[in-house]
Amino acid sequence: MAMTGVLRPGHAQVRVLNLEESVRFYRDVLGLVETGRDAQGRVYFKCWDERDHHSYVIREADSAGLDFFGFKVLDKATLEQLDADLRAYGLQTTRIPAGDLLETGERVRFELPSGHLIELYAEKTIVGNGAGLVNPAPWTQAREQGIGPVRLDHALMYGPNVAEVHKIFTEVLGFYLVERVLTPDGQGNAAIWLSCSHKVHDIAFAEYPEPGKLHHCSFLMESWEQVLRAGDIMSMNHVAVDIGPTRHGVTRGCTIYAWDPSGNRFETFMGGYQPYPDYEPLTWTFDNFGQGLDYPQRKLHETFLTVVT
Ligand code: M3P
Ligand code: FE
Repeated sequence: MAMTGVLRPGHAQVRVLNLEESVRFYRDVLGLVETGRDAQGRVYFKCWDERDHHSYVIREADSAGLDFFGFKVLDKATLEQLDADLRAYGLQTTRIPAGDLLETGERVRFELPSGHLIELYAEKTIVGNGAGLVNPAPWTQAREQGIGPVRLDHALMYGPNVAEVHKIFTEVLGFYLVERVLTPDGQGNAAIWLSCSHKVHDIAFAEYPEPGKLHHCSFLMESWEQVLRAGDIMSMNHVAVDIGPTRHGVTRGCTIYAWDPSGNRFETFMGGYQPYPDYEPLTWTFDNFGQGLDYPQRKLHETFLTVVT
């Protein structure tokens, strides 16, 4: 097997202002599948084609934003090794016992210098996508609910110390840099896109003075037509749309950014290319940031830089 270490984004826990309104939004409009509720009142969702118990968890709070973002690692030995590697690097880690998140094993949590809580875990109950493992149908009825993305794909986070975050992901967690936007003076990175896989990004960071901010969680659609259909469904349901449908120059992803009822931005996205770890990163100069964000319009939308939760 070529892929070891950190496998993929596994879950995001996001704060919402009104739980039941948000459940209606994520279930009926975005079209996620509700898979559980816990004693703390958290509601668990998965995308229809995901096999693990959940990928998106919401909890009611006074402010919107991201509690933590988790990555699934290959196995328990990998989890132990990465915990030791993080500590050897100088980061503090804490263990969250199995079962704290429903159907999820022990998690290793640490705080990035950007103020974000990242978790690693090796075990989450596999519930399947409903099509079975023998002679499976290509999709299930669950795809037909709302926008119906196939998986939680990546997230973009805003916070300080992106250069240090870059080092942790590449030197400890085995990610590689796929693309970056330079600072205006060309000496540093204003934003970085990192992959632990063959995907064009599994996580991205942009330099921002306030720590721990969420720019967006992104959900993968199967086709450009499905992204356009997502836009139709957003409009039918009066969802606040930020940017798109359009294409990012960075990653070449085809996208819509929109906001959930609490103001958390999310993305419905498809496409991009498939990098390998030996690819040289692509670089965007700051004066081309607009093309990086919105290639057809060449526009650095103000909200991209300023609206986060
Ligand atoms: C993405 C994404 C900019 C943004 C690119 C965004 C500024 O690639 O997936 O959200 O280039
Ligand atoms: Fe994105």
